[in-house]
Amino acid sequence: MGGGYRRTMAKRALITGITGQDGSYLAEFLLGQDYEVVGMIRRSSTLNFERIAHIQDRLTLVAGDLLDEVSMINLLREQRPQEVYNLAAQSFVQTSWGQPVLTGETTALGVTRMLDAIRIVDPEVRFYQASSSEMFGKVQEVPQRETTSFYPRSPYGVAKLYGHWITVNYRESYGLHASSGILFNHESPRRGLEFVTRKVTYAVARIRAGLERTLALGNLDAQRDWGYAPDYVRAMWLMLSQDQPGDYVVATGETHSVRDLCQLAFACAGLEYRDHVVVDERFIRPAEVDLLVGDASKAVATLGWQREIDFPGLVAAMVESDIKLVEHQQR
Ligand code: NAP
Ligand code: F7E
Repeated sequence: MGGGYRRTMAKRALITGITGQDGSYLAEFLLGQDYEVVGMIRRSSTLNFERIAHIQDRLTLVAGDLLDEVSMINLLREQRPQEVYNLAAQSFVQTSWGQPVLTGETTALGVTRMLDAIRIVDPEVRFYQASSSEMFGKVQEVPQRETTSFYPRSPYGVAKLYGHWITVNYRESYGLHASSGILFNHESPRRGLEFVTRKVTYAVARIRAGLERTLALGNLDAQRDWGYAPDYVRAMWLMLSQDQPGDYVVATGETHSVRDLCQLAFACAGLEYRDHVVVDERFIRPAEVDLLVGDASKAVATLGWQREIDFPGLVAAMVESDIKLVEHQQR
C-alpha cells in the first residue's frame, strides 16, 4: 500500500517511547481516533511490551533508536507518518546524575536527530516534543506558565531544556509544525516503579499484604503538581490538531507534598504512613526541585483541554490497581 493511498484512508502517527507510560496511553487514544499507529522500539535482549500487550495486534512496531539518526530517517521514509510524537527519553531524574552524558545524548540530542530526520524526509510532518516542568527547576515564578524563565536543576532538566529550544528553533528556522508540551508530573497505574507515586502505591499494597514493613523515601517535603497520564496524552494530540504550532503548559494547578501523597495512599489501605515511612539519604538528590505548580490557562483556552481525574482519585486508583497486582503476584 503506497503512502499517498494511506493518507486518504487514515491518519498515521509515529510514537517514540511507545513502551513507556505515556506512549501506551497515547497509542490507545490515537487508535480510538482511527489513526494507524506506528511505534518505534529500541533493540533489547528481552521484550518489554507489558504496557502495550493488550493493543499490540493493532500497532505497527518498528526498530529505531534516538541515538541513531539513520534509523529514524529510514523509519520515516518507510512509514510516512503525518504526525510524530517524540516521547522517548531517559526520563528518570535521579538516574540523570549517574548517567549525564547518556541522558544528554537521548533526551537532548535525540530531539535534534528526530527533527532533522523530519526536515530531510518530510517537513510537512507535525511534531510533538515531550518537554517537562523540570525545566522550571528552581522556580522563578509561582505558578509556572509558558513565559516563566527556566532554571533546570538536574542533567535531565538541562537536557529537556535543550530539547525544548531545539524544537522552537526548528519551528522558526524551517517552518516545521513543531510543538512543545511542557507537561507537569503525570502518573497512572502504568507509571514506572522507580517514580515516587508508584513507589508509594506499590509499597502500600505490599505492606497491606504483609510482604514489607517499611518504605524508604528521600525528600518528603518536595511538592509536585500531579495529574493523570491519560488526561495528558489527550493534550498532546490537541496540540498537533491546531492550525498553528505552539508551546503549552499542561498541569492541574494544584500542588501536594510527597508527605501528602504518603498520607493519602496509606489511608486508602487503612494504614498510617508514619508507622512505615523512613527517610533514607540514598534517595535525596544532589539538587532538588522544591515546588512545582503549573498554570494551564493557555491549554484550557486554546486547546479546550480539561483534566478528568483529581489527585485523590488518582492516588486511590493507583493503590487499588497495585493491591490487585500484589494479590495476583501471590497466587
Ligand atoms: P517512560 O515511561 O520512562 O518511557 C520512556 C520511553 O522512552 C520508553 O518507551 C523507553 O524505551 C524509551 N526510550 C528510552 N531511551 C530510548 C532510546 N535511546 N531510543 C528509543 N527509545 C528510548 O516515560 P513517560 O513517563 O512515559 O514519559 C514520556 C516522555 O514525557 C518522556 O520524554 C519524559 O521525559 C516526558 N515527561 C514525562 C512526564 C511524566 O510525568 N511522566 C512529565 C513531563 C515530561 P524502553 O521501554 O525500551 O526503555
Ligand atoms: O520524584 C521526591 C523527589 O522521581 C518526585 C519524571 O516523570 O516528572 C518526573 O520527575 C519528587 C522529587 O519525579 C523519593 O526528590 C522523595 O522531588 O517521582 P519523581 P520527578 O523527579 O518530579 C517530571 C515532570 C519529568 O519530566 C520526569 O521525567 O519526589 N522523592 N523520595 C522521591 N522520588 C523518587 N523517585 N523516589 C523516592 O524515594
